[in-house]
Amino acid sequence: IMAGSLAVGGGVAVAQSSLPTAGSGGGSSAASAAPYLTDDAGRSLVLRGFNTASSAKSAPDGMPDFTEEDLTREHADMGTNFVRFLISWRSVEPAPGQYDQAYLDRVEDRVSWYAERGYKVMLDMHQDVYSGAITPEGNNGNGAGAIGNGAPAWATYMDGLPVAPQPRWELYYIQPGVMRAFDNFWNTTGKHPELVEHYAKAWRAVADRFADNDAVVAYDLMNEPFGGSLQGPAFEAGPLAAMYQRTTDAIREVDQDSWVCVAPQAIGVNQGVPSGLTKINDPRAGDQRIAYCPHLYPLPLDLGDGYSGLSRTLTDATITTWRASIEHVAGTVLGGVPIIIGEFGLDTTLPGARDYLDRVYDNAREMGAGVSYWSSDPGPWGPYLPDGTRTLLVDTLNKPYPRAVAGTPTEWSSAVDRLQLTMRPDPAVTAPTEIYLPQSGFPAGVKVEGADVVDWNRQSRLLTVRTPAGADTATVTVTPAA
Ligand code: IDC
Repeated sequence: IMAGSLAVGGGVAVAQSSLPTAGSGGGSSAASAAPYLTDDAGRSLVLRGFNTASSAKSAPDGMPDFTEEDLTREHADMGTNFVRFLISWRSVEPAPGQYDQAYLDRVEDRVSWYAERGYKVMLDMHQDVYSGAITPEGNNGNGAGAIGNGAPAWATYMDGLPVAPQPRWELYYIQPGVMRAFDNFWNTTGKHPELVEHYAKAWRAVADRFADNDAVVAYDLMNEPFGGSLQGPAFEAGPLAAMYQRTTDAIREVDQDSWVCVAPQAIGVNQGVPSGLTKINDPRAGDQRIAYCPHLYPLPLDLGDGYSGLSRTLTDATITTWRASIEHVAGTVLGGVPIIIGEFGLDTTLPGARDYLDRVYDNAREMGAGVSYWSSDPGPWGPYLPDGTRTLLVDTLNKPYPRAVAGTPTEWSSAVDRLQLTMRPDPAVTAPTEIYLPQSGFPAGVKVEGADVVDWNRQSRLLTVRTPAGADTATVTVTPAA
């Protein structure tokens, strides 16, 4: 699934010092000390998958229009190991203080599909434009909406201010009624201190359910936070950080191990503006388990321009500034935490789409970041059209990648028929390093240099290897057997 260097093998040897340049199609990642989420065996996880799915936003039962067969197909076609699974406050807490266990049962059922296939799950408390209840239709569904979604109707206080129809969903954010709903949620109005408290306790109810579920590794506390009349650092360092801290504390009352993922304000930061988010303290005993889960949506692509010409130049500039500010927050502000790109995506029919995808996955690899692509919903943004036809996303994402590394990856590169990984082995980790190899590049046997093969399973497409004992660093190269 990793989009790696298309110049097969080229660039690998010189990769130590090579930084990405526009149009290079990647290379390999510069050595860095990026921390990773780890599995129960202590292995560093490289997470690659999808957001599943936007269709959950408006569904009365809160479930995405995504079947177990859909997951089987995704797994077979792209070898994903991760999902950012959309949940919603309106479904968790349909009435104040009442947590819908039947809803959590349905989520748990979907999680089990992923668990059976070895995936890791991040639950994403999704919202867009606060709630479906910002319009009359969504209010009938207790906040289930196609435009606004997230908060339950009972937590939506617009104080009689209007919400007029808009040509683009993002524009609803600055409608007076929506602004007021956020101002009441953050208690900027001073009238609703109870709402953030409800939110934190709703998360505690979710964490209580999934604390012992090994597949659920992370909680993304709020999709694309919006501050209403407070914007930028005044919002991020103020009520947003306070909500994150309150919610983290509530989760830790019931779950010590799952990662808590925090995101910046979406507007601006998704387009490369620096974030003013401040440190969140994890009260768990031992190392903190906070992760940073920003989104990337360069403006030219959002406006439908494609990745070519001036738009490409501007998009590249956006990626460069975005990455610097993301690495600053994760590394310095939050204290050296893992990064998961919670969302990025585009209409795959736009010019240059494949290059853009490669470019983002190259950056993610270099940053040591997990990726959940937006989204698995059928359509031109996704891997399949409604009739099941593949878009170019399938082949672009279906690349080798190291899934679970018995140590710390320091750099790696990938093309469809080659994977090279340099790592610092961790002698305390006894489980082998696990590598996904697609059918397209590895139809038969494998040739492995720099490590012993433990197992190569052509069915699951998983290769496990062990690097030589006692080495400080190891480089493993995998190519198809002649
Ligand atoms: C979009 C869906 C679209 C829906 C809209 C509003 O693709 O069908 O009408 O949400 O609910 C985000 C959001 C994510 C968006 C996505 C694409 O987190 O919910 O999905 N996007 O627009 N931020 C930037 C882009």
